Amino acid sequence: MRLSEANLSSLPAQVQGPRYDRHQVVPSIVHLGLGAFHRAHQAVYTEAVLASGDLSWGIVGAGMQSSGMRDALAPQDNLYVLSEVGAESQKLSVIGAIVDVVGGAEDSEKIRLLAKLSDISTRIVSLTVTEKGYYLDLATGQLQLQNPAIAADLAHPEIPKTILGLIVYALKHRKAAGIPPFTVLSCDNLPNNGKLAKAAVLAFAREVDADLAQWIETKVCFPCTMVDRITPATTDADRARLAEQIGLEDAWPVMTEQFSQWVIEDHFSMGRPDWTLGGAVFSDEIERWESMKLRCLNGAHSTLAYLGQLTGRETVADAMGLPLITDALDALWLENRAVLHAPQGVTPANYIEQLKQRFRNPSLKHKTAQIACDGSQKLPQRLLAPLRERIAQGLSSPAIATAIAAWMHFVVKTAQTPGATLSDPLAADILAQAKKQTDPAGIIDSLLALDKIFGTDLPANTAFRAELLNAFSALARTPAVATASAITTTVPA
Ligand code: CS2
Repeated sequence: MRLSEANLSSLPAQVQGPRYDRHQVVPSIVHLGLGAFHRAHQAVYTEAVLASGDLSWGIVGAGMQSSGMRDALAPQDNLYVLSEVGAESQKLSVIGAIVDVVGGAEDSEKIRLLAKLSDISTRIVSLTVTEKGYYLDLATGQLQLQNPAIAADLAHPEIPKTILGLIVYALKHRKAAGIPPFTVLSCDNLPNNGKLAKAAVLAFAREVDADLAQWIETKVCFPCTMVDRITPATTDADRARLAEQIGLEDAWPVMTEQFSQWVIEDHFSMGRPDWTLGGAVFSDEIERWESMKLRCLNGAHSTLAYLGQLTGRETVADAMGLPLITDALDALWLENRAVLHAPQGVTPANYIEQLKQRFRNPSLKHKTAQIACDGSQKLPQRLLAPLRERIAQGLSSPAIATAIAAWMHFVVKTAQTPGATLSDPLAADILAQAKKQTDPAGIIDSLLALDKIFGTDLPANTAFRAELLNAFSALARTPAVATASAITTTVPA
């Protein structure tokens, strides 16, 4: 039997379902990029708001490319199971905060989404579209005007498909109709994510209409946020296990850890839910929170993912069992400490200790292949930003160099593995560069020449180049790296 509103009463007693009347919920948040992360994070904070009796903040979720989530959730009234797993415990609940889902594949759905965004009922548009969904060159901050998706959205305002087209054309309709603008709430792992979202939206708007761009610049709020919850892609094994546990089938449950954190800048134009009811914190220190999280959690995650892929470790917890990897992470955290601007009240040593515990969680089968995706979009803020800060302070950075060298080995190995694919928006360029040379110095120079990732300063820095060559050569000599079989090439959805 399928999970649905009609059979919520048959849930086992320990599984908490929605404690409010879902039919009374007003959909006023549109979330672009409906995936596992949003459903483990913002939707859960919003569930707490609805459970408190404030029913004015229902979520309409939208896929950006696929309609898979809509098709999975529609037959179950958009309900889903949230499984929060610790090393030895699990909490199950059913989340009802998402009241409608728009598909990402069909033109008719894009038109429906644009209408919803243009409507006065939409007060917040939140985003989890990953780094590449902003269409910015992260090394230069420029909008990728040549990108076919952006070009198509500029040519076809009636069916926008990127977040930029959707947001800008919806704001255009709102401005023309005298409707106040919604708040754009970026929840992606980017430094100053609100400012980046604003820069991308403004750059697109300037191509459409200078007055509109001006209006957006002065009227639209783009608060920055720091989001944190490790949420692996759902597997069929998770689906089967949960169906057994709750006695109902859920086509797309969410697996996540028990830890969750959300720090938000309190800057909203049409009101906001009281997400503190779910544990969120409103703060002016987002930049500090975000940079600490990106460098310590995500930087370590990427390092672990590439080293894990090179040594045949399938999950993060498995990788945490290899001293080669834990030593690399300890060294990375030590280097980060010198350029860590921790927010008030946070002790870096405790923060890092907690990260180790989270990474070791054996119940969370977080695949290194999943984290290894999109390296070109992740390296700049996770590893290259602290590297540049250390260079400016005259410090050497062998641990960060090891992390970058691990990515380089990973892409070279992908290029050499028959049938392997690199999941990265710059895959074609990266693989072409990776194949050009065969000796270590040649390989690192060829990959460093990817200026969209490394800019022009890092390849020109001879001290850093020497450090990187050292790290690359050391990894090539490491038995666990040299002998491991091919990398995992299947990337979970
Ligand atoms: C991970 C993140 O896939 C990745 O790149 O580093 O998704 C990470 O799990 C989250 O940022 C945790 O909050």
